[in-house]
Amino acid sequence: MRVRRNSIKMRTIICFAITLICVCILDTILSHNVEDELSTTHGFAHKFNVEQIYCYDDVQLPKPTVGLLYPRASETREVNSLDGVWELVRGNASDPLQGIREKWFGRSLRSTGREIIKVPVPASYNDLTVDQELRDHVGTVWYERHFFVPSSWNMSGTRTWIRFGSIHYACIAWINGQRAVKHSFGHLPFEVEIGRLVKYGQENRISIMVDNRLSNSTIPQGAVVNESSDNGSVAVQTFTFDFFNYAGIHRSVQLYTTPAKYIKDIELKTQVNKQMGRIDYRLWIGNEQEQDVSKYINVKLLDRDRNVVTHQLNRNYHNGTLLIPNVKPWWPYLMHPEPGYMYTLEFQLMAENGLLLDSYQLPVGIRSLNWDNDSIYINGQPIYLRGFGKHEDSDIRGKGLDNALLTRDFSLLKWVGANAYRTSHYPYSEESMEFADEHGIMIIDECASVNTDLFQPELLQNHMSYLEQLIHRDRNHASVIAWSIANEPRTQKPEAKDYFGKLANYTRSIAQGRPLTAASNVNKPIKCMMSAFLDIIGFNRYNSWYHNPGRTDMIINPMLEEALSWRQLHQKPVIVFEYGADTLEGYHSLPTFIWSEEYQTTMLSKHFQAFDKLRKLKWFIGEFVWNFADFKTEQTYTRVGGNKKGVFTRNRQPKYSAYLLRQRYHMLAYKLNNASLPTDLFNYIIDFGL
Ligand code: GCB
Repeated sequence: MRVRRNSIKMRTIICFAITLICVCILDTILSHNVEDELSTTHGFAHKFNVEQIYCYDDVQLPKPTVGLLYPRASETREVNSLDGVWELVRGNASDPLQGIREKWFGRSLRSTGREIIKVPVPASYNDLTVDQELRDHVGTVWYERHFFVPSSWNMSGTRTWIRFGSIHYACIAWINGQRAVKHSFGHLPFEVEIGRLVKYGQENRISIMVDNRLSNSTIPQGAVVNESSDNGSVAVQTFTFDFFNYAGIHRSVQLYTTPAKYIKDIELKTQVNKQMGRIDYRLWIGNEQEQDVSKYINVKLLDRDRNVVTHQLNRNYHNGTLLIPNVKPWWPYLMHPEPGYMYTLEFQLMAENGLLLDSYQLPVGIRSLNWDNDSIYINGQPIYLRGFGKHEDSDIRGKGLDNALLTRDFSLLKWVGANAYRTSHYPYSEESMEFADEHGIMIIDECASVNTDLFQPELLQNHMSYLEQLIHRDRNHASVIAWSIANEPRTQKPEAKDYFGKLANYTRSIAQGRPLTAASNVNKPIKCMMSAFLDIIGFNRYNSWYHNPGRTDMIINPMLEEALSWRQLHQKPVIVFEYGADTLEGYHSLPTFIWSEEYQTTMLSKHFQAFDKLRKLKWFIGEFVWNFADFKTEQTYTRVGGNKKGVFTRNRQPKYSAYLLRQRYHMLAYKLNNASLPTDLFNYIIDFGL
């Protein structure tokens, strides 16, 4: 009896030890150093004030991503969306890994007895309900839904995949209780083949644990701290960036098929020389080792009306070149009467007997992109960027993909005469990148490194990996003209030099023919340890707002001086990536007063004067207002319902300043590219002839 009790005790101890080890491993898997987080009292960024010496010798270069083509149906592929209404359960903030320990993935979430909330996918979960705890939740939530996989997909020779457009921040997904995939980094897609996990022609269950916690090694950085509240100690997510840390399944979830042997990945490079266009393509074939039946590829280029313009049969199906006489190049909006011209490139993988093995169509804009120490050139023409810093942000949906909102945003961008935006401060949806291609809007494509402060090797590793995944995702978009490697990192710190030297070197080696840039906000260019590694210098400056608030007479000179000193230091093209003023819609004040619509308008106009003086110097190549639209931030006394620097409201209606900006942007296009002006640019006032 005693022996039995002892062995039971022993077993209990062993079980407890195993559980403990599992929990520790899981915690590490999710890359959150809880101890580190808890020891930080004021959030990240303030932990080390002294200079840190880091050694990056052990940082491994990321493995190149291969695959992840955007799911598109074709003769050989099917796509089923899993978007719709899912079920959500909020984990305990004090015990984020409870669901893993209790294996919530192994049964339906309902059986946990916890409150089930029906939520749409895609959407951030934070603002969907009236529950403050859900809005401010720190830790994990669980999503679940049931779905069918057609039995017709259960054929030898067909592969079944699941692809997630973006889940913020980290997640693990299970299908029918079995682990399918794990991913960290919001705003980027990931996928996995799931043929072995699904039941064809029957109901399946997908469970996803989503963790929104940010730490010293996440992109962007943050820290979870424990704070005492009236209800005891609570976990609070701290960070220094200026937008709400929305979380959830932010973009579409799709099931799709490919044939067993299939086109796994495609890389394009395009050029235009006078009337001749050129596309160099490279293909990766999935399952290539399988008995080699594929013998050639058919490549067709279709114009906008779906006419075949060029056709090629290529026996070397790994790479090739297409020449396109009388090409219609891709041009930015207002730089040409037909901007954003997109062809469709169709690849058909063929067996020797003429059987079609796989087919995939990719939209392609054909253009040259070059840069030198003075400018960026598209099809040989220097460009001048008129644009915005934006956010993926809207009421209720948060950062959830919303094609209606995208349609409205692009309509406004064109109305106002913009030709560019920066994806501040993270990669935007793949759908938005297609909108940008189609509308001829140039993109400065930014990775999610915002306000980086602690430059440890682990962060560098993640930062490189983030950029690798971003560049892989967006390299085939004509609209992408530069990669932004960071926004406002603390580059005055000496350790930033080595960090950004290594990061820029690596990124340049995979940059796919685009220059590197970043947005700096050091108060003196000489103090920036990052900019020397960039091809395009970008800076953020809030004269008359954070600097000398209320003083619209202190804009022109400081702006000129700062731009000139960046130029003198680096001899590279210079862009102003942010300038602006918070503006409460409907608040008017004459004479102008900060926060009024008049103030924002005057502030813009003063900047225009500085920019025009700079434009004469040729190396000044762009002006980006902060921000396109008002957006949600954390709660702080400097933000009234969020950041209000939008030229448009959060609901996408113009503030007073939008009309002035519209006149400038269209007049710039008229002056620089001979674009025609909208007939309603100026209101009728008087006929002086009378
Ligand atoms: C900045 C940041 C941006 C903020 C903005 C502001 O420099 O890059 O994320 O939202 O200032 O309005 O404070």
